[in-house]
Amino acid sequence: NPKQQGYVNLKLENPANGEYLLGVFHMVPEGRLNILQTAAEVAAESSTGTNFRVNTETPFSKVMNALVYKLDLEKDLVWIAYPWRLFDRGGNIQNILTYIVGNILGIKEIKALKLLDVWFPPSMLEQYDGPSYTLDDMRKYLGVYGRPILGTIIKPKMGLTSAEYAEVCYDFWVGGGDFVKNDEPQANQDFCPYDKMVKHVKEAMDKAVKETGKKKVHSFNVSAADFDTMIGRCEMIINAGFEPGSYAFLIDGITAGWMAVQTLRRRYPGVFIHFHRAGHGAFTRPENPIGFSVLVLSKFARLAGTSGIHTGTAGVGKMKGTPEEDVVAAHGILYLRSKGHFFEQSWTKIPDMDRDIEELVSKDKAHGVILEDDSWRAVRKCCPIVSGGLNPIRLKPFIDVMGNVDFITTMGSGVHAHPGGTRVGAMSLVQACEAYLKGIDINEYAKDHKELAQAIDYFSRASKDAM
Ligand code: RUB
Ligand code: MG
Repeated sequence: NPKQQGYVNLKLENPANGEYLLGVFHMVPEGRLNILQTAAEVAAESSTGTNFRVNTETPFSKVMNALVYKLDLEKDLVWIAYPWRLFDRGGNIQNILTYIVGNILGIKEIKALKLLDVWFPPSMLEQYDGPSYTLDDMRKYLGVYGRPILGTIIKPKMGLTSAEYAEVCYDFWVGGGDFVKNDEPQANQDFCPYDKMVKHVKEAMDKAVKETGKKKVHSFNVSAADFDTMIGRCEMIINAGFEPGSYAFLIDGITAGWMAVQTLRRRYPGVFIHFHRAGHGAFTRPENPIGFSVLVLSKFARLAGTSGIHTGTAGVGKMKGTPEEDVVAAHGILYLRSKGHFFEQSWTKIPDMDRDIEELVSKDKAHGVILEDDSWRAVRKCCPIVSGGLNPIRLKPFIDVMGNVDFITTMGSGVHAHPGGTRVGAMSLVQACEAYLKGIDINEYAKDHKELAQAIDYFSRASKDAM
C-alpha cells in the first residue's frame, strides 16, 4: 500500500539526528493489518495522514510524515520518529500529545497501543520551558539537605472547616514536618471557603514558624473551572502575604489540562509548581493495553516545566506501581541523564555539553547536579513526589528502592491515623527519617522514641486490613 510506505523507513539513518522526537509503542494489531501496516497507520494518523491517501499531499507535507523506523516482532514493539517541526512553536506540550497519543488511541484496528518511552533531541529541549523553581530552591528555602522533604496531605480529604484544616497543618508543622499539601479536591467548598482557608493557613504557618524556628511550605490547589479563577486563587495566596518559597501551586494536571500546567509555569517562574496526576491510571496502568506510561507522563511534565510531579511509590504504598515503572520515571525527571525503558535521555540542550558533563556525571551518582547558571544549557530537574498509602515504617523501604533521598514525600493517613494524632504522627515520621539517616533499624530506634514505637505498632497491625 503506497500510502503506508510513505510512513515507513526501516533504513532511517540516525533517527537521533535532532530532527525527530522518538517514541516506542507496544502495539498489537486487531483486524486485517499486520504490525508494520498498523504501525504505518499509527504514524500517519499521528502526523500528516488519515485512513486513505489524500490527493492534497505536497512534497513538503510528506517531509513532515512520521516514520516507523524499527520493529521488534517478538516483543510487539514499534519505534516511530516524528519530525518535531510538526509541533506548535512556542513549547506547547498539549500539541505534542494531541499528535502522538491522540486520535490513534481510539482507532479500531488495535488491541494494544501503549507509548512506553519517548526521547527528545537536544534541539527540541531548547524550545521548551523546563522547570524554573526546583527542589534545590525548596531545599534552600527550608534549609533541608540530605534527606527527603517530609510532607503530609490533610485528611479527612474533605469536610474540615478552614479553621480545622489550618489547625491540622499547624500540628503537622510543629511535629517537625516540612511540607503540607491541599488534598487535590480542596477548592472553594461552602463549608471551607478558599479565602478563609488561605488566611487560616497563613496564620497557622506563621505560628508554627515562630515556635519551631524553621521554615515551612504549603502547596495550595489552584485548579479551577477557568483561567481567571485559577489565577485569582494564585493571586489570593500571594496577596495573603506568604513569603516567596513558603507556598507552592498544586495543579491537578490531567483533569485541569496541560494548558493550565504551562500557564502556571510561565506566569509564576518563582513558585514551585506541583503536578498532581489524579486520573493518570486510566492510561498508565500496566494492565491497560492502551495509553502511555508513567515515564512518558513524567518526562512531559519535566519538559513542560513543572517543579515536581507525583511518580508513584513503586508498589510500596497503596497505588499500583512497580520499581521498573515508578523508579525509572523518578530518575528520568530528576537526573541530567538517565536510562528509560528504551532510550537514554540526556537533558542537556547542547550536544557538546554531553562531553562536558561526562566528568560531572561520573563523579556524582545523583546525575542531578546542575549549577544554577547552567539552566540555559540543560533542562533543570523535576522533583519526584512520592505519595499514596505511605507511612513512617514504609519510608526506608521506599528509599531503598528509589536509591536516593531526592524527593518530596506526602503521607496522609500515614500521619493523621497515628493513634497519638497528627503532631505525634509527624514526630514519628521525623524519627523514622532520623533512624534511616543514622543507619539504625527503626525497631531499634523506636526503643527510645515512643512516637515511632506507636507508629510501628499501629501501622504494622493496621496495614494488614487496609489497602
Ligand atoms: C494520598 C493522596 C494522593 C495520592 C495520589 O493520601 O492523597 O492524592 O498520593 O497518588 P494517603 P499518586 O497518603 O492518605 O494515601 O501520588 O500515586 O499520584
Ligand atoms: Mg490526594
